[in-house]
Amino acid sequence: METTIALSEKTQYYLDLEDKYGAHNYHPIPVVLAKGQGVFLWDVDGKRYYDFLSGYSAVNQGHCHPKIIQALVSQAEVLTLTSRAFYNNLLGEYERYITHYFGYDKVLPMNTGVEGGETAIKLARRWGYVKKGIPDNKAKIIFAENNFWGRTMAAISSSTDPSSYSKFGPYMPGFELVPYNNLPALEKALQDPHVAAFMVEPIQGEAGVVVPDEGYLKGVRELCSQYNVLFIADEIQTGLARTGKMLACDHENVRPDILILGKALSGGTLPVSAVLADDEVMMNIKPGEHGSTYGGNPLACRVAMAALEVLKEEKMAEHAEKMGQLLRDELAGLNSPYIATIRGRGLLNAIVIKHENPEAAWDLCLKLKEEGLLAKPTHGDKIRFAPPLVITADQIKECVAIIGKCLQSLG
Ligand code: PXG
Repeated sequence: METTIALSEKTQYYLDLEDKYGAHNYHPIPVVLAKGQGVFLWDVDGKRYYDFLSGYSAVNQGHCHPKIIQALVSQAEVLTLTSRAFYNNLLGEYERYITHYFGYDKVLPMNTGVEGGETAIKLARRWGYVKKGIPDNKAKIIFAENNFWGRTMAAISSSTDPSSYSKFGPYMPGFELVPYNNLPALEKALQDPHVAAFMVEPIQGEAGVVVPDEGYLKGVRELCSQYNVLFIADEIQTGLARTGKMLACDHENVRPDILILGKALSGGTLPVSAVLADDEVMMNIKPGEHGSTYGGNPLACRVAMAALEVLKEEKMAEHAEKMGQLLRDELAGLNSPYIATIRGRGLLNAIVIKHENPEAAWDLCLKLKEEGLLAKPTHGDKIRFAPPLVITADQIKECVAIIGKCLQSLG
C-alpha cells in the first residue's frame, strides 16, 4: 500500500492540472515547485526544501546561479537563434572555449542528452565505414547492460529495461550488449571486426549509481585501442564536476574518443548538449549530414560558457569530492538497518533500501519531502542523493540528520 499524505489545496490544484492535461509518462513526488536558489527549492506554499536530485545532475552549479542567469538574460535580450544557415558571433567562441576546456579538436553542438548520444553513434558508425573499413550497413555499437541514455528509438533499442523498450519495437539493428564492469565480456565482443564503438557511462546513473571496479575504465580504454574501436563516454550525468572530477573518466586518467556532455552544460537553464572528438572522427561528417535547428544557438553558447566557467571558478569538482566523502561517511554513521548499501563518487550517490515493504523507498521519499528534502527513488529500492555541488558541510550534516530521522520512522 502506498502511503497517502495530505496535500495543500494549491498543490492539489497543480497535480490535477497535470493529471488532466498532460501525458501520464511520469510518476512524480507530489510537490509543486515554484522557486529555486542554490541548494534550495520552494513549493507553491512557500515551503523550502533541500534539492537532493539537482534535476538529475543538470543543476550542478546550483539553482539559478547568478552568473549563468546573467549570461542567459543578457544574451536573450540580444540574439537567441539564427539557425545554422548562418554564422553567429558566439558559436565559434564557444567551440574554441569548450574544445580547449576538454582537450579535443572539435565539438558538435546539440540540445538534449539523448541527441548527444545519437550524434555520437552516427559519428562512430561513419568512422567505422570510412576509417575502419567496416562493410556497408554492418557496423555494430556495443552498450553495457542497464545503460540509460534517453528515450529515442535508438536509446531504447539499446536498453535492457522493459519499461523503456516494451511495446515500442521494432528496434534499431546493429546494437549489442555486454555486462557492465566486465572486461573479459567486452574483449570478446570487441573481437568482432564490425564493431565501431563501445558506448558506456563511467558510472551508471539511472541504473542506481553503479560504480565500476577500479581499473574498469582503464581497461575499456586499452581494449578499445587494441581492437580499433571507439570509446564513447556518456558523461551526461557523471560529467561536469558531479563525481569529484571534471569528468568521471578523469578518476582513471582515461580519454574517450568521443565525449558526450549535457545536463549541467547549461546549469539547468536550457537543453544544451555537446559531442567532442578529434578530427579523425569528427571530420567524416560533411555539411548537410547532421544537425539540429537549435544546436549551437547563441543563447546556448553563451550560457554553456558561463556554466563551464562557474565550475572552474568555484572549484566545484574539488568541493564535490570532499562533500561526497562527508555525505557517505555521515550516512554510514547512521547505522540504519534499512540501508543495504551506500555508494557513489563525489556528489553522485545512492542508497539501496532494505525493507520488507517494497514501497519503502517511495515512502521514505515522501517522508523526506515532509521534512524538507527532495529525492526520488529509481528502480524501486534505490534513492539518488545528488545535491547541487554548492552544498556546504553544515548543510550535508543537517540533511543526513533529516534522512536519519525519516529512516527511523520507516518502522
Ligand atoms: N545519458 C545519461 C547518462 C543520462 O542520465 C541521458 C543520457 C539523456 O539526457 P536527456 O537530456 O535526453 O534526458 C541521461 C538522462 C528523466 C531522466 O526522466 C533523465 C535521466 C535520468 C533519469 C531520469 O528526465 N538522465
